[in-house]
Amino acid sequence: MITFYNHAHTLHQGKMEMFRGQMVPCFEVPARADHVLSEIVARRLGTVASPQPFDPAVLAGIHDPAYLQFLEHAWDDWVAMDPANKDHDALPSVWPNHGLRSDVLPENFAARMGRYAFDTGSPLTSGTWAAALEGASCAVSAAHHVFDGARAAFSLSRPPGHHAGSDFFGGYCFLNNAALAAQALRDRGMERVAILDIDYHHGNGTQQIFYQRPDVFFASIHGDPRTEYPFFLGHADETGAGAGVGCNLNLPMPRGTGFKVWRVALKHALRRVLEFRPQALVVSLGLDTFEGDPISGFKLQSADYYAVGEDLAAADLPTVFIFEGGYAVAQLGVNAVNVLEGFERAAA
Ligand code: OKP
Ligand code: ZN
Repeated sequence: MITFYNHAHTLHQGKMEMFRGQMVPCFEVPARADHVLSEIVARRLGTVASPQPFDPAVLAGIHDPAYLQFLEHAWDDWVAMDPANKDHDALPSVWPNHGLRSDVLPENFAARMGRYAFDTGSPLTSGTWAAALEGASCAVSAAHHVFDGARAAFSLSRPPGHHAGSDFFGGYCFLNNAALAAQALRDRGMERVAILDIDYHHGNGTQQIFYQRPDVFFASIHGDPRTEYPFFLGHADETGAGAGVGCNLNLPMPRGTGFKVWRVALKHALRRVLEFRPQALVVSLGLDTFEGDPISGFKLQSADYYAVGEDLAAADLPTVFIFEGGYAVAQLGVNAVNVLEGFERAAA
């Protein structure tokens, strides 16, 4: 399987995130992607390629122009507020929530940041835009490769994407790579595409983007938002709206869920995906379902990820893998490549 690797990922390197009233070191670190890359090389999964330059018009199919403008200029605007800001990352501290207005965009950068962010855990840095943009191009390249006939492709990039919506960032995510991959397949002419999100956290951004669309089916297996991040979306009764009614499937599971039970949900999600009759599958591949993950609560073991890959291959769809979360850094490479190798063995 070919891997499109984001060589620019290290440009995004947040220092601290806000967690329960304190600044703590970021969980989403560059070493994550490095470990996956070395495992791919060590186990000879296949070619590692740089992405093709991509038409920025793809971005406009998923994200609001004003949000993209905000992201592109955010770092310069942050430093323009106060030259001393260049020494620390940007985080929001005020939100247009609870009856406040979000229809008038403030000029003040700190306020605009609150307009576009939904948490204080996602530091925006000098290289965030450059890294995220190159990551988007990895996702689109992987989608195009699959459109052109490959059985599967892997987009290996960070920051992740599935919490980013049409006009918001959060959960370490800025541009929604999985959504961009699905859109790239749609733009090339596929009529129906499915996204299956197996990250521990609900892909609230991806759900929001496609919630009213009948052409992209979104399914997600995740920690129950009653207790797990992102808390305010991902319940089982969210099934789509308007033209998208029936095209959204959430399978929340309690903390502590192990592979046997989780796999039943995976097979159920795949059945629903196939009922949609998609021409391709985009997998939001988070590995934070691992028992050793420091911020998550499922109990999958490294060997289980082979079976995950086999189950995904059994759907028999052209498949684009998009790297999302996973914070047990030392085991992340093994777990990710186990999925991809399990897929390849079963797909052969
Ligand atoms: C991103 B992805 C940790 C608190 C949780 C947000 C988690 C975002 C996960 N101290 N912070 O879905 O893996
Ligand atoms: Zn996650």
